[in-house]
Amino acid sequence: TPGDAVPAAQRGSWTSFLKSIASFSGDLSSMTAPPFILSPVSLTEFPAYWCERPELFSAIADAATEEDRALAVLSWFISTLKGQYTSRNESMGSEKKCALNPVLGELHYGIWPNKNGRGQTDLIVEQVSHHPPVTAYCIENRSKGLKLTGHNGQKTSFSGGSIIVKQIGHALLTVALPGGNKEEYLITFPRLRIDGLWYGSPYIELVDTSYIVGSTGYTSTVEYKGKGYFSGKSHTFKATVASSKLSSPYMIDGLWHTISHVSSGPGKGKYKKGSTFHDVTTAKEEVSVIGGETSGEMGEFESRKLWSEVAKGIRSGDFDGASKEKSRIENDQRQRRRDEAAAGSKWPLKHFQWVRATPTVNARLGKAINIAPPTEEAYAFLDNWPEPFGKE
Ligand code: HCR
Repeated sequence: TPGDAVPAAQRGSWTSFLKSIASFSGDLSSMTAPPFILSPVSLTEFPAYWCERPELFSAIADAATEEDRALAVLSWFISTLKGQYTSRNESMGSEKKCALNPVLGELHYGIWPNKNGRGQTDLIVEQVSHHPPVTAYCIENRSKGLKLTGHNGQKTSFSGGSIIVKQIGHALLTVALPGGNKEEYLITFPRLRIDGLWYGSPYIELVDTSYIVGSTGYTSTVEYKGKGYFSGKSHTFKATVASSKLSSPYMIDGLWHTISHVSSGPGKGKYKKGSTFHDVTTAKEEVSVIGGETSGEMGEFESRKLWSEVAKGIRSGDFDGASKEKSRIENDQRQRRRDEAAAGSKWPLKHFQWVRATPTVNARLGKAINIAPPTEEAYAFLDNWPEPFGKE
């Protein structure tokens, strides 16, 4: 029945929330939702999902050929989807609305330590726009020569009872090879459909297509389908890895939140027909959050410090306290913007620089299959890792 998962006292406000989404397009972050659906985690923490299986990330650098690297990049990418799109269902019972709207300049730092020769991987995130919300990040494994930079925004609309989320932005993975050569992989993001709203227990289905375009001439195309399509199951995907250098493309299919297999292709060994392509039924490894200041303590703009009282309120059910503290942060932000306007200055980003468009990516990679509009902006990482990030 409608509203089944909604606490009785919040059904009315859930219905009005749904009505307001239905008549609204754009940025959902400013809309008030009932407490049961709020999550105490800021969107600046989400880029960590890219590396919750650090050994799959480092395996990209360990692959010996262009062909194996293209397959390793795809396998790592598919393995991140479970965390990105189903982890709130696992940890909080359903998809949630992030109650903490990241402020301009909000920061998040983390690390996955070196283990079993995989090298250390570092994470740096900065909120580069508040309205509309845009988050930029860099994930780097220096010892393996791997660097992922990207930015994410969302455009939401409502259709057929579901929220449709178009992801704005892209990520670029660079692989520095031992001989001095560099490969690039342009990664685009899938479209999301948020179903289950009617029942008050939202979950994400991925839809449409996303791409990974390699500078080596290998292109991966991933097609996503939900219940009732390819296999009748939720979270189904089919991927191909194609190149003029291959006698035939690789085809992979399965469920992105569990397991997939190579269904055809020219490969022998690791990627031969029938072999497991990705398997995320094993444990993931969350990032260790660290303070980015020299002292090792968190600065006032680091997400977990900035939002600590609001998050505490949401976790303990003190929604009045949470909302007062949230208003205090928002008012402080408004005052900062007013002061900047008066002084004719702009908030200086700490780690990223806005780039009007990404000519290298668009001209050499995206344009080939017309996936990245030439006007798409990017955020270049300034390479200024703060202490205490090691220089490993
Ligand atoms: C759509 C979403 C905010 C954006 C989140 C993104 C797209 C952010 C980038 C990450 O790499 C991947 C990612 C995963 C999330 O699933 C996605 C969020 C899911 C819900 C949230 C909406 C703005 C909130 C909708 C409100 C409903 C649940 C009531």
